[in-house]
Amino acid sequence: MKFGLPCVAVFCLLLATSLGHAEVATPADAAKLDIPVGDVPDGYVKVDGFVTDWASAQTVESRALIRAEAEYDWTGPRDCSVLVQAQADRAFLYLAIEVRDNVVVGKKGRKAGDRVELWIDGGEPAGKRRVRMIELGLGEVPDGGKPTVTYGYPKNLVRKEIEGVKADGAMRKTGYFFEVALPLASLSDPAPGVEPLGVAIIVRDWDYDDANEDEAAVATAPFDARKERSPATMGRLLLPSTVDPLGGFYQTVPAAKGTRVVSEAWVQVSGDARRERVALLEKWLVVAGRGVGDGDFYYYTLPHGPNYTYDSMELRDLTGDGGAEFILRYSVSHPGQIQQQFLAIYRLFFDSINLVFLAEAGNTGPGWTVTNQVSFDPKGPGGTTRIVVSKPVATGVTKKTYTDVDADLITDWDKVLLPWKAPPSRTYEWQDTQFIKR
Ligand SMILES: [Ca+2]
Ligand SMILES: [Ca+2]
Ligand SMILES: [Ca+2]
Repeated sequence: MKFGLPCVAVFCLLLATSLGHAEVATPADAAKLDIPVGDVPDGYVKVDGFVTDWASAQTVESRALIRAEAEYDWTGPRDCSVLVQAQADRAFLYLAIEVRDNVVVGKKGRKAGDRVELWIDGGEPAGKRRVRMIELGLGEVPDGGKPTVTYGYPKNLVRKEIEGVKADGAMRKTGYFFEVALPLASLSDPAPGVEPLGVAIIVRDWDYDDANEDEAAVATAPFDARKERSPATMGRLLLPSTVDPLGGFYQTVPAAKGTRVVSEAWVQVSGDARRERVALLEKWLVVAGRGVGDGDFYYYTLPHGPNYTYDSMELRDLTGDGGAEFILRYSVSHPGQIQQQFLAIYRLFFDSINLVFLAEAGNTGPGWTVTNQVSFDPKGPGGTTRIVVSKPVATGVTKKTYTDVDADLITDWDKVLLPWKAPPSRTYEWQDTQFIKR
């Protein structure tokens, strides 16, 4: 709020000038706040402007001025600040936004009026237009009606309807209140999966109390909505599905809880452009994502035993279809300090995992080693990658001193591993469903 009398304002301006210019707030003045999203049953939140369904939701508050001069255009949190709550079911993100505002006004000439901007970053899978904005306007709320909910950015969405959106609001002594249900699909394209989304909520404030009034704004993140629009400056929208993507798996396989996570990654497995969470645990390979498997995840129990150790996971597209294959290295220990090293390649699908390649990559014992270099040549036919296994090299061991630890196994790796048995080098090419020796 500003001073009503112009002469007082002029006096203040002179005073400010003589004392040095007042600080103009910028987006960088806000802290980066995450917005926790409560998990509620489908349809639990009623969009009616009442807060009975918000009692258990956490509240995020921002009093951080990011625009206007604090001295002239913003007198404190009662002039403009915001309290945000969020909940979600399987179809909607619900927001309860309480704006503290001393003078609630609509659009007037060049003054855009009081409003709230919800900025969302859909992440890498959403591509070039990953950042979008949904604007919540006062609409008819001052007259007991509903607020407006429209896309404000990017341009290609501005006139598009938000299908299925529900909104209500209420005036408060201290400002105004919005309750909104946004279909999850309206937040990003592709719709949110298990990957966290970025979020910045900006409340813009006009009070019409001075001819020279500037727009004031507070925000939940140091996000510059008018220039860089950098996702890196947003907080995270902590949807239930994004907080603990492996939660469903741990519930189904309690024995996995607390075991070592060897490696985790975001992967585009198949289906839509949303990425899945892939994790290599002690003896499990888990793929989690919206709509994946039965219950948003599936898992595969890897070959294992007390003498198995899974060492690493690497993801790369070997089959040229844009989906990543899962390259896994593990070792198997045997009596006499002998250890075999294996390389296994799995292909991931939307509901299953297939083993498409397996090779023994090395063998070590006390004072000796046998190694096969496995390398990847991206110049295979049709955009596929060839697997090249080099001629084995033995150090400190010969045909006579070698101990065969897996002679009883069905797969006799020795034929390809041992220099005195193996061919000089082998190349495998992708054919339909597996890698075949060329
Ligand atoms: Ca309600
Ligand atoms: Ca105000
Ligand atoms: Ca206002």
